[in-house]
Amino acid sequence: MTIPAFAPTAHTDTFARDHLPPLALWPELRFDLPELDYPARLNCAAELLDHAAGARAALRGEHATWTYDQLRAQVDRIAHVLRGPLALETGNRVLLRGTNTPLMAACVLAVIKAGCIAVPTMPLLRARELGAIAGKAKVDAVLCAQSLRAELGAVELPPAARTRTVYFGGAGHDSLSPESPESPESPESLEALMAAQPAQFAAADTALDDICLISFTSGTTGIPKGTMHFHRDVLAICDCFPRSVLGSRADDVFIGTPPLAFTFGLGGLLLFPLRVGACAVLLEKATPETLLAAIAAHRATVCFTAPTFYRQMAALIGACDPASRRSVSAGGASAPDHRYDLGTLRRSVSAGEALPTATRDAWRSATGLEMIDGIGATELLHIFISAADGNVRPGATGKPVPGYQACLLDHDGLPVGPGVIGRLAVKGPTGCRYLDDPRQADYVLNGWNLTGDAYEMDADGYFYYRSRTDDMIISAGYNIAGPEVEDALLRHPAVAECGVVGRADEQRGQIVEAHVVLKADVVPSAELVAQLQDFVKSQIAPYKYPRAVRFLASLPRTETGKLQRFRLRAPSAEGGQ
Ligand code: 3UK
Repeated sequence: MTIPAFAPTAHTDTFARDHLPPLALWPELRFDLPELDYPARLNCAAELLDHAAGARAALRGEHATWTYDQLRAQVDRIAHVLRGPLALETGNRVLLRGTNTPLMAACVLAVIKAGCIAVPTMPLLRARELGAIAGKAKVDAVLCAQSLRAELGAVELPPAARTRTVYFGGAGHDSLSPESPESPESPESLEALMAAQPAQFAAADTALDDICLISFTSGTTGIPKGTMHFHRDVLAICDCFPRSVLGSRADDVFIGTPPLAFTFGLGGLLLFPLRVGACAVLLEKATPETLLAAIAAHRATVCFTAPTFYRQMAALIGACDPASRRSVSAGGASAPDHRYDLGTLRRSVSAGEALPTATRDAWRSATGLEMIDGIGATELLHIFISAADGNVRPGATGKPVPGYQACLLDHDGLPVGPGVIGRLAVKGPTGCRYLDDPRQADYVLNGWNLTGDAYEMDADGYFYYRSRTDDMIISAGYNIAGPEVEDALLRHPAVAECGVVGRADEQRGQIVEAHVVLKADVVPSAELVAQLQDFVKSQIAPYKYPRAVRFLASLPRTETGKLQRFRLRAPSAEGGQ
C-alpha cells in the first residue's frame, strides 16, 4: 500500500516540503506491518517522550543521568526557547552541532517537538562543509555545543541563522539543570534562555509526513546530499529493526560510538532506547578501551559501533571465558581479568561498513556473542537488512528486515537470481528523498532505492555484501571484491587492519593492492609481503591475491567508521613499501 504524500502540513515555512523531489522520483513506500499505521497527526518527538517510564533513567551522560521526566522537561524548555526568544516558525531548519551528550540529544528532540526541522552535523566537519550544509538547508538557527564553537565562527551562515546562534553545554556542565546556580551563564547560552522558560510545551501538531529531519550524507565526494525524513519515518525505524531483529526491551542499557548526527547513532543511541522506555549511555569520545570500560561500568546490554571498533575491542579482550563472558588476560588462560566485565552485554550491532567474517569470529571468541550485522543508509534512515541469533549466516548481512523488501538488479534494472552479483535495491516504509538534488534520479529506479552496493543472494534469500558498486576491482577480466581479500588478510596473525583497492595497471587494467596496518610488535619486510600474499592464495581463489602490499601506520577513515578507499587509491598513498 502506498500512502499518498502530503497530508495538510502544520508548517508555516514550507521550504523543505517545497524542495522534496517530484513524486515520480520518489521510491515506492510500503507500510506492510500493522505497527506502521500511524495517525495522520503525529509528532514523533512527543510520541517518544511522553512515555510511561517517567521516573526511570532515559539518558546517562558523563556528568549526569536524566530520567524520562527530566528529559521531557529539558526538551520542553528548549522548545519554548526556539518558539519564544528565538522566534522560529514551524518548518524552520535548525542546524545542530555537538558531541554525544544528553543536552545535544535534548536539542534534537526539542527542534522536532517544536515543529521545526533538525539538521544535525557531524562534530568533525569543517567550516566549508558546514557552510555548504547551512546554505543548502537554508538554516534559520543554530544550536552549537561550546566545545565546537571555534569552527562555527568561520562558517558562512545565512544571516537569519547568524543572529539566532545559541551555544550550550560549557566545559563540564552539559549535565546541568537550567536552575543550576553553579556556573554563570553568558546571556546567549541556551541554558540561560532555558532557565526562563516553563517546563511544559505542547508539541506542534504536525502531520505524519511533515519533514522533521534533514540528515546530510557523509559522502566522500561532491556536495553533501540532504536526505529528508518525516515524523512517521522516525517511528518506522524504531518499529522495524529494533522489534524484529534486535529485540530491544525496557530494561536495556544502550551504548556505543556513532555520533547522534549520523542516523546510525541517532537511532541506536537515542530513538530506539526511547521507543521502548530503555536507557541510553551517551559517550562524548570513545576509544576501544574506554568503550569496553564504559560497557562494564554502565552494565550496558546493547552496543552499537562499527566493525573496526569491534575488531580492536576483541584484540584488547584477548581470550575469554564464554561461560561468564568475562575477559581473561591474554597470557594466563584461567586468570580472570575483571577490567572488562562484559557479562551484561547481550546484543552487539555492527553497521556502517561490511563486517568481515574474521571480525565476527574474533568478537565471538572474545565475548561469546554473535554479532548482529546490519546494512543501513542515511537515505533509508536505518538498518534494512540484518540477522541475529540462529538466523546469522557467516559472510551474509542477513535478510530484509520485516517491513522492507530487497532484490538485486542487473545493469538493465532487471532482477537477477541467486548466485549472481547485482545492484542492491530496497523498498520499505522509509526511502530516499533528497533536498533539491538531481542525484535523486541516481538513487531511485522504478520505485526501488539503489544503495550503490553490489550484493549476491543465496537460494534461501540471504544477502551477501560484495563491495560498493563502483569499488569492484576488475583485474585482467576478473571481478574482485576488495572486502573479500580484506577478510582473508585479517585472518593472518600479523594483520591489525587492512584496506584493499584496485590500482590502475597498464597490463591488467587494475591490480589488487592491499594497505596493511600491522600489529604493534610486527616489523614490515619483503618476506612478510610474500607471506601475506601466499596466505591470501591459500584462503581464497589465488587470482584475488594482492599483487601490491603497502604497510601503513593507520587507515584513513570517516567519522562514521568507513574506510576512505579513494584516499588509498590516491597517488600520494603510493608511498609505503
Ligand atoms: C555501507 C554497509 C556493508 C553501504 C548507516 C546503519 O552506514 C550508514 O549510512 P551511510 O549513509 O552509508 C550507507 C552505506 O554504507 N554499509 C552500511 N552498513 C553496512 N556495507 N555491510 C553493512 N552492514 O555501502 C551503504 O550503502 O553512511 C548504517 C544505520 C544507519 C546508517 N545511516
